[in-house]
Amino acid sequence: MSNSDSKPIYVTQPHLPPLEEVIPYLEQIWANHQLTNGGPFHVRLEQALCDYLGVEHISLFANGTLALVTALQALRITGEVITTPYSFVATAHSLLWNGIKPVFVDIDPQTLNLDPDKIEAAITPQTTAILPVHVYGCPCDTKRIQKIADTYGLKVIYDAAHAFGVEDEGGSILRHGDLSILSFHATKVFTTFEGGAIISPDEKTKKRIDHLKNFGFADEVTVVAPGINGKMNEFQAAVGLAQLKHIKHALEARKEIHERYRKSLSEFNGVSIQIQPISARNNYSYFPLFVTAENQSSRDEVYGILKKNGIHARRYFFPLISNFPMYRGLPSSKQNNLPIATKAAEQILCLPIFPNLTHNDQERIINLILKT
Ligand code: T4K
Repeated sequence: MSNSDSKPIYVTQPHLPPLEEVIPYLEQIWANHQLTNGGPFHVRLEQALCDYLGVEHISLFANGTLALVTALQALRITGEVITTPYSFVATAHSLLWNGIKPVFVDIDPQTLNLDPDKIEAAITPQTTAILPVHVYGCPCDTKRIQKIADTYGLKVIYDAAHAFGVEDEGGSILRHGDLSILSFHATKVFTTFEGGAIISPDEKTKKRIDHLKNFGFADEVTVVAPGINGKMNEFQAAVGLAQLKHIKHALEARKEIHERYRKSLSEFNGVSIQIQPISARNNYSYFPLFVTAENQSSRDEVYGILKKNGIHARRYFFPLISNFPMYRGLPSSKQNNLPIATKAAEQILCLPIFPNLTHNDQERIINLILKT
């Protein structure tokens, strides 16, 4: 099939609930006039997500970035924070927005998450926290990270933007650390168009976060903190409630597509395809393909061939965060400090994966890759 007679295929496509299922929610919003500020759908979605995810305290946010910025505020994090360069740029930006210096540490070659073996060497008297990311929904080594944090008296905030619904042997991975954040952006497994959340370990912390996301208001006349406007509105919450009914089917469809890729691409032109380990419950949010040929340009060749054929795979995460101008000058950004992350950024291509990806379209993607 030529480029001109097929629709473009993007790395993801939102899996929306049928419109007729959303309309009754909208009618209720129109009828009761509560558009935001903790309305009935907001309350219901917090409870529904607690039940679905198996956690006790969730605060909804307008987006994942505001959730990250607020999580750092809630724990009064200052000084230096150890984090990964192999993530979406919002992870490190949340530190800069809080006047915190990011200290980049290299990643583990298998999981692509912060390498626990390298964290201790980066700790200084200014270090107050660790900000790891469960990249592509693959769980971090939470046990070892917590042990290091306990030894040095550090807080741990997990950027779990990719990890909606992911579980390890003990349950939701969102239970780890001091706080975890989620993103419900249009490109995520579960979406409220824009949206996010903070998962707290207790009611007191949730309350502080709820104040912070509402300008710091504790009641009509009391402001207890320099808060921000991070609130999720009723429309977003309604979309979330409607979508949650379809999440099981969406995850099953993703799993099938993930498995088909794994099976078909296990041998690719004689070069190996390394795939992240599968956790106790995965969400199949991304399909990172490692193009590990000696020739470093081959990832970009595959990217280019797919693009020419209307298939928009993405080089998440290239460039590394540490290569963006506002981070480049940091001592921890030096390439020789981050050899594994540098290699991953050069070799990984995220293939299209979303519930409505048809069998034919996936075959076309696989065949194009196998032919390169
Ligand atoms: N931490 C981590 C680890 C993150 O990955 C993210 C966000 C955050 C924090 C921050 O959370 P939020 O503040 O975003 O809630 C996307 C997303 O914008 C971003 O949310 C996401 N991570 C990042 C990994 O990917 P782009 O620039 O690649 O998105 P974009 O607009 O190019 O979309 C990719 C493809 O998705 C498009 O080619 C087509 C499809 N798409 C996209 C949108 C927006 C649709 O079909 N419909 C849509 O509405 O960053």
